[in-house]
Amino acid sequence: MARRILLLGPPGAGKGTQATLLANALHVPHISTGEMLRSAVAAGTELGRKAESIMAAGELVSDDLVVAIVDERLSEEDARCGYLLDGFPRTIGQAEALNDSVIDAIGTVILLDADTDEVVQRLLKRAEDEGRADDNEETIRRRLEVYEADTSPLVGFYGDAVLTIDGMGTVDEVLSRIMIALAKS
Ligand code: B4P
Repeated sequence: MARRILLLGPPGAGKGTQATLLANALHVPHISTGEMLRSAVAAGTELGRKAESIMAAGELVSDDLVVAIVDERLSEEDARCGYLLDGFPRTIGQAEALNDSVIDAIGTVILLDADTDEVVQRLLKRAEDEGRADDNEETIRRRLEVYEADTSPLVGFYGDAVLTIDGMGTVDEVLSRIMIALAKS
């Protein structure tokens, strides 16, 4: 059975960090809409030009644009035997569009949970290290609000498929909690 996993959680909870490690461990492609959008911005494509100011403000890029890039990516050969979705779907509309285009699109949802103060500190540290345009304090607060309003309803949408994982502690501690939960699921 193909492993089709979604990593869900507020900005800074460790989605991208854990997705990279998990995709390696599980031998499935890591599909991050955040990374795809940042690459489009860096390459100056039409998608990138549309997404740049939206991302810098901490808002969500429109469902239509994001659904289109994910549909294209999921039609590639390497996604046939499973995938790890990181940061998509992020709205109920995106989740419904995914269900319309892929049968049994998501088998397991890993919800990474972390304290607001901790995620803000992690993202401010990344701002120092990497200089990402959306890692300033004002935008981080906005991203957290957007998560609560638009993305957290996905926990109810996916219901019993959701495994909640404590995202506090070291990267290795969180990874081992996820691996144990997946092995039991
Ligand atoms: P994303 O790239 O998905 O960014 P993110 O939610 O901020 O989390 P990320 O996964 O990068 O960070 P992580 O917690 O791993 O999205 C960026 C923007 O793109 C969105 O705001 C939106 O505008 C747009 N977008 C993306 N997908 C979209 C969609 N589907 N629809 C519409 N718009 C979309 O890591 C954060 C930091 O914490 C890192 O520096 C990491 O090293 C550190 N860290 C991680 N785990 C740690 C730990 N255990 N201890 C200490 N530090 C840790």
